[in-house]
Amino acid sequence: GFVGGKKKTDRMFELMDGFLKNDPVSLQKDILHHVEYTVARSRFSFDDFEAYQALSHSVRDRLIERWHDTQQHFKKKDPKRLYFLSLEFLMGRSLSNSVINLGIRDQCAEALSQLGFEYEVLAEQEGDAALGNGGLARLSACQMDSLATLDYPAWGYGLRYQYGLFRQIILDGFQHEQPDYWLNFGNPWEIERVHVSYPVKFYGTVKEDVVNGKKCKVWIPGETVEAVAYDNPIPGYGTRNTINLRLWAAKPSDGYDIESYNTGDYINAIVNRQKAEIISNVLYPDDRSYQGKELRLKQQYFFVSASLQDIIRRFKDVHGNFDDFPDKVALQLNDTHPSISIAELMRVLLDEEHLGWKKSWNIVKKVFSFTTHTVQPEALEKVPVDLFQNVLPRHLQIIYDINFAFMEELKKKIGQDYARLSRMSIVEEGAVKNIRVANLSIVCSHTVNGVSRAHYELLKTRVFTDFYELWPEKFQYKTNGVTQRRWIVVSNPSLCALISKWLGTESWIRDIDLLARLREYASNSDLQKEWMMVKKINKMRLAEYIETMSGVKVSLDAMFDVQIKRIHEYKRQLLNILGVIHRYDCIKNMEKNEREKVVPRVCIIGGKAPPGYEIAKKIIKLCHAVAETINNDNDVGDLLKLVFIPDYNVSVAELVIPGSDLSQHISTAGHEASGTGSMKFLMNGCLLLATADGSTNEIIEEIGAENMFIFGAKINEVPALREKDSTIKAPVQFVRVVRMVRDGYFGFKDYFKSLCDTVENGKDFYLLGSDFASYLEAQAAADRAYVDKKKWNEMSILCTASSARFSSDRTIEDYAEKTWGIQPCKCPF
Ligand code: CJB
Repeated sequence: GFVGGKKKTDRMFELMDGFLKNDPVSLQKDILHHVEYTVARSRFSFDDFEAYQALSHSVRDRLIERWHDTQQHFKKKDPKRLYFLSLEFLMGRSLSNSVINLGIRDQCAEALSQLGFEYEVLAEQEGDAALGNGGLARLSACQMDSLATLDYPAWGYGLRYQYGLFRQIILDGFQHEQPDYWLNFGNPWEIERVHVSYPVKFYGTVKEDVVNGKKCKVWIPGETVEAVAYDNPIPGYGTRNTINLRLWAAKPSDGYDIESYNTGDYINAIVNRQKAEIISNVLYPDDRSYQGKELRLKQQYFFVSASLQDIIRRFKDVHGNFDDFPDKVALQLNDTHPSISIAELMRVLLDEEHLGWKKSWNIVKKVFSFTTHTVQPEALEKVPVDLFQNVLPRHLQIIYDINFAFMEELKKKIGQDYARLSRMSIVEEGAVKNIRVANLSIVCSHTVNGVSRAHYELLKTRVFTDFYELWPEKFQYKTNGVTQRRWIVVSNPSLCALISKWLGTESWIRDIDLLARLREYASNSDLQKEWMMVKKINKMRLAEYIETMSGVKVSLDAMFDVQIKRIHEYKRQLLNILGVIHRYDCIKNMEKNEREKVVPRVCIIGGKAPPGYEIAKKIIKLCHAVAETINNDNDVGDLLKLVFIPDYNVSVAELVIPGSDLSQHISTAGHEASGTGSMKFLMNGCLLLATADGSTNEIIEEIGAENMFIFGAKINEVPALREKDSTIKAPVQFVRVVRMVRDGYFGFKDYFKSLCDTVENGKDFYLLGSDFASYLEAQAAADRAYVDKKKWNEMSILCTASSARFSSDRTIEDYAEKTWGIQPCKCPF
């Protein structure tokens, strides 16, 4: 097109004054522009929140520029792309992370200060994006950061829940759940793509048809819902690359419920249309227990179907047929939640592209890789066949066909071992017939990954033994990692500056292996002094927060001992609380002069209980009841405090982790697939008190057992201990503290009875009793170490210096090379 005699694109270039500039004055202009024209407030009068909005829009503009360039570059190069499919992403706040990754934090702070605003205060205005439950979801977020930073051509796909993870309110020590209205004040970090939308179908029937003289199946769906894309730019650090997290929201489809219009019931027709939106309304708050709910299955299929339509459209834009599909597309299944994509891809290739079974299957089996995050066989998702038949009838047929072929192949290999065949079948026979989603994922993926070495061993020997014996080469592990950008640079700026000063470079932010060079200074007294100062600053921040949230004043001289994670019996917050009761009991029974030797402690617990998980909720209440007694006991004073931090989320973690001295990762061995919280504490120089579970053994290898407090039964000892449990006597201290709870020392006697029952009378499945003595010993060792400040500091520095292996950069490079077969694709600056 020509405008005023000039070619349109030439005019565009003429008008475009280069990219947005990042000096403070340019940023100021942009911020004021957005105050006036985006937020629609007068530039002469706007408050902190409006300033936050304007700043965010200014940052967003810069993200969009990079996003465009990156996507253009990917398009031009057409590399093999990774698509990361996950039902959960725990992104937390975007502003603080974006300004760090764009390298404009200081410029923003300067720009704002001249306008009379403080960057830190504005950053606090942002709520968390909590579209996930716990470790699995935060891992996805860390991995997105690494994918962007390492220039991989990757996209994430997920669901844009209207309500993220519930807000936890504590009333009288009891957890209550409230909806998370995270979108109520707008979300500058997403770009709504009204034109990027796809129909997603449900229900209906399957008919036989003939196409090109060949018999085929046709699915005649009964309901259509529209999936609309929302793009969330994910900037890399120290690179122009900015990748995309595309989240789908459900909207009524144009063709929805024509019938009701025809019957003249206009109002009801509109109301019914609106029901489509339910699909993306709310995140299921209960990880690891699946009840075969229709809505959950619809959520899974909804996001998977839209994502695949999007991926296939992008592929077909460039490629005339599907021959190259496996060389251009890698599909990563984050746990079993997106596994229906296997049947969906098969359906599209068979029924829509008419490629025939053999060709379709050859493609499908080359593109999927599956990562499992769990150890408990009972936590593996199952979907009742009846439900499947109703919601996705054609997919059920395809799964049956895949299973038939698999069973035939298996029989050829193992003969008529019916017990094994039935264990491995994708279809579980029984009173209620189920689809075993994990089996489907293993059969159809080229690679099955565990999330730590210990997890991998358990997959081989306990969880998927039959499959491992059949296809040992399919099984791998990629030990989880966390991003140092969020978990040091964003959340612990003082430590970040200190590390850079001593290493003489900031390169460790991209090249984490450099951290190891800190080792040589671990006993340097200058570094130790500065290290201690940083810790003190962070403890002050945390102490202020604790006082605001719980009214408890804590002493900075005390050891801050933290356990923050979802509340689950296997994570054993109860063991922690019983340990605190024991400490309290000991202090109470001491002579005055003995008390002087006690190392003061602030015990901090935080986490959400799944709403329907009674025992987890009782653990929260117990924590509050015990805290009430201890914190108001003048005999104890600063020697011991117990605080529960409400509404734990990513932002709270960013505040708590840098300010802690010791952290607890004390799951019963063999239950935590990996654990990633421990890695964040390690990076921040917090010592670990832990069981030899999940990734902890790998942490021990890096830092040495002498620099940690390891206790409890080992993974291989647990089964025998369980057998014996009813016959071994728990130590007297354990019996005594449980008795205190039972007898109502902390009140709520009747309410706590069922909680006590879980660890007594031979029922102690998670082995709190048999681990108690060694837990107390590890705690005593931590006390002794804390007294020797020089030694403690050295250990703390060694923690940070030994954390390189637990960066998600390492995890992602491993996946890229060994599982996905993708290469970096760097967008030029
Ligand atoms: N995990 O957070 C979840 N949710 C689940 O449903 C299953 C597992 C966690 O995933 C993390 C990331 O892999 C692991 O570190 C953690 O051990 C596991 O419990």
